[in-house]
Amino acid sequence: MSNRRIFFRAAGAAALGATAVSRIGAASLPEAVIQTSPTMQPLLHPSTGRPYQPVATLNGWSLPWRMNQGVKEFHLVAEPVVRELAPGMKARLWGYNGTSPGPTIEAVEGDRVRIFVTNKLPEHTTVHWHGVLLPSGMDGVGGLTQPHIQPGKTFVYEFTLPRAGTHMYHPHADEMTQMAMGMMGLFIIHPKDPRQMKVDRDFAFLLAAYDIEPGSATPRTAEMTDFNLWTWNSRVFPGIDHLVARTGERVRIRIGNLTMTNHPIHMHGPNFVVTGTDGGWVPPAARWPEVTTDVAVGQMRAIEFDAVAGDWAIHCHKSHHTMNAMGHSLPNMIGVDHRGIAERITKLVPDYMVMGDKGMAEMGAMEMPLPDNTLPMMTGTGPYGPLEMGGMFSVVKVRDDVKPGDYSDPGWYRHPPGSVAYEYTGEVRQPARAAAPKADAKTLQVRKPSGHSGH
Ligand SMILES: [Cu+2]
Repeated sequence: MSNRRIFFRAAGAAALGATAVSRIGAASLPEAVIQTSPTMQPLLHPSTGRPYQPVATLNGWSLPWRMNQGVKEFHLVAEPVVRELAPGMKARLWGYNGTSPGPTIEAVEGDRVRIFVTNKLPEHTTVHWHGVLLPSGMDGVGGLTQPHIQPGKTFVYEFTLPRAGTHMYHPHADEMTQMAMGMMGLFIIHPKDPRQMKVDRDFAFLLAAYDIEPGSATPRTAEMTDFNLWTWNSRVFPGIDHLVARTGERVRIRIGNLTMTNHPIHMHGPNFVVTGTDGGWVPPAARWPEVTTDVAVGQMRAIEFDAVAGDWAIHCHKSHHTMNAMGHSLPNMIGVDHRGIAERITKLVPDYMVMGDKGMAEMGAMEMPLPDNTLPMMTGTGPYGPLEMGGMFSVVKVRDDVKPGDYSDPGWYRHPPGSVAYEYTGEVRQPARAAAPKADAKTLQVRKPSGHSGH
């Protein structure tokens, strides 16, 4: 349940125009809005006085603000949170205002913002406003530009937003631990002229990776490379919101990467162009068509396309990043005839199961006993069967009849008759094929376990 409150623009609020921090203006703390729902919250629509198309944060929400003498005031609370990664698994993370990632901060180019940060963590923290040009003392680097925010204390950040763009916020204090625990959020600055960089839908998400042992709930923060949960906004497939649009709409997707590796984000269907980074908008002449854009560590990318009807997969193209927790030391069993071994082991271990001699696809349909609070390695079912996915995967759902501003799931795409791949039942002729290279018989023989099969 959301207990968000929307602060309306104060009538007659005067522009302050101050360049220095106003300690008098910062005298009272705005209410801290807490959110616990793991699904996308209704957007703060332009009718609430916002002169911009709000961002749709996947499985997230935008932080309400209040006007105080021309300054937009926000209140972030850094605190431990429980985040559902997908139905069936909850993680103990750190975040802001009840969620990881924290709420999206949305403001407008030229705005003066005052952001109160209350620390309810067991250790000190700070907030760095990634990519925003501001006075050095507001940059949030603990020890370098400010004293750390100790547990129980509240600090004030105040600055003017010089240009529109796609940004993040995250701690710059014990970063390795705090970001591995999920502390991050989006900071979107809309153009002052709403006609500039206008789109009909504007989605946003952050890439985060966790290493949570099967059966446990708290990430191992010391892990450097071997993560087992690859998330968008701290959610994994099939728990990630779909990206819903109407045919012909101009759609933007903003992606930021706070993991320890790069993620080539690939979208099926319409080609897109990269229109922005956290460094600003890409000039039109410098944009080029793409179907995959690599988002390196600490980078953000904004992509745009014209929506085409269909169900289009969008995912990280590192195939291990569309899997949930799994062991990485599995031997490749393809081509190994282990029927005999399985029979013999079953006599000793009745539940023993052998898999993988024909590939791993059977895992997608299999129900295996799992430790509590653990997701299957691959899961999710589409209209034609198991999707065999996990992790960084979602679906762009484009329909002709989606109403403007409606982000609700329209269900699976109903393909026009005759437009779906189908089984051929006629005679199959010998296809052209390359000649096999000459290899010695030992290389090509089917490997069999030594000894007798028991028959
Ligand atoms: Cu990836």
